[in-house]
Amino acid sequence: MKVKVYEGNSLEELIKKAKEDMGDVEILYYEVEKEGFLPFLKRKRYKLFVSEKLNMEREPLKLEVETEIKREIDEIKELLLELKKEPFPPVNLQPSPVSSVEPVSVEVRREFEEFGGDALELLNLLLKKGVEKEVAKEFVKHSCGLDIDTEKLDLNTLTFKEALLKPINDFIEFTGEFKVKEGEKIAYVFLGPTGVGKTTNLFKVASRFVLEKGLKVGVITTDTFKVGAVAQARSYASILDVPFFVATDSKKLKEIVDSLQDLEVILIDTVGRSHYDYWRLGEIKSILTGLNIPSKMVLLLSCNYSTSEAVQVVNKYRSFFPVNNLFFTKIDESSQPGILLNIPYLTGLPVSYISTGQRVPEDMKVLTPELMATYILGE
Ligand SMILES: Nc1nc2c(ncn2[C@@H]2O[C@H](COP(=O)(O)OP(=O)(O)OP(=O)(O)O)[C@@H](O)[C@H]2O)c(=O)[nH]1
Ligand SMILES: [Mg+2]
Repeated sequence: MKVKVYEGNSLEELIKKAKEDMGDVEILYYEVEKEGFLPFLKRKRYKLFVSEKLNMEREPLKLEVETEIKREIDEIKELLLELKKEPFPPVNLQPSPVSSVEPVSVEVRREFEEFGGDALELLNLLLKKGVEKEVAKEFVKHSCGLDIDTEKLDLNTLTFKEALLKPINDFIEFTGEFKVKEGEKIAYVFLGPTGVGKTTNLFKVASRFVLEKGLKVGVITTDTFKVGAVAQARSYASILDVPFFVATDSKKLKEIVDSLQDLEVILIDTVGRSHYDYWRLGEIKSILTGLNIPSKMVLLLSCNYSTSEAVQVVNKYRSFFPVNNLFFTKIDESSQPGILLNIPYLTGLPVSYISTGQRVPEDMKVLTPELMATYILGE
């Protein structure tokens, strides 16, 4: 009896080949081996042993082989049906980040060619929100790693918010709520251009100190220039029931401060001045020389300003006063919150509060990294 062995991936093919070679064959035996790593993609390889002569005792084995072939065909059919339903098996089951409003333009892709994927999407979103190009680039880069497949910088973190929070935390300083050390007297001086919100926001802060912390607060205004300014401030002070004074020069300011021995916080309002008005800025500086207690200079900036305008304001005010921190106002009137990242990053100044509307005292929040990210992403 002549026995031959055939090897291949399909039993059907092997039997066909054996019959072509040997005529009427008898299947003696077959072996199956599985190849490949993924269970889904494993393939079977067969070894078929056949003889020339028909042997009746072997008939059940032939039947067995045919049944196996049929089963194999059914399995393949099922697999094909599954593949039709889901042509691409899911690769990444992680939640995808918030997507930007508009598609990434060719210009942005070209400008930020070292970035790809979600990093590029986030950059696009930041630019739309008024974040300066170089600021956006540094912030996004800080949360990126190199994707070895695309050889581009892409986000390591899952969401845009996480990707933004990392550089905000690392690049920007937050003062938190204004602090008053026990047993120490401190003055906060509110500075800034005309109409930015110095007087209204000073009283929002005063109200927090009085109503939430129970501190002894006094308010001094040096603004005797604007018609109605003193009356406006006096009426806020009387609502809050805090002592209120007007200082016209440095000598007067010193006298008032000296007389307020039992107060813990003194809030000083100043007249709004254009940052181009050097003469008037000098006047404010001269009055403040009468301030003989520890003080912090708070510069208020409207979120309506362009970044370049705001940087000029900061630089000019800093050339006159040792500005300690930034207080943003009118975020409710702005569609470009990018200024919140741009200015602290470009000037290195810490940030304190943000004013969100006209109501005193409600419309003010302590700026935190979380709040900043929320404003930028527009959530
Ligand atoms: N929408 C909005 N308006 C604000 C905000 N903060 C202040 N304002 C309004 O801006 C206007 C000017 O506010 P003031 O507090 O008088 O500004 P100022 O800086 O003291 O002004 P000058 O003393 O003239 O320089 C007022 O009508 C305030 O109610 C804010 O966050 N949002
Ligand atoms: Mg004012």
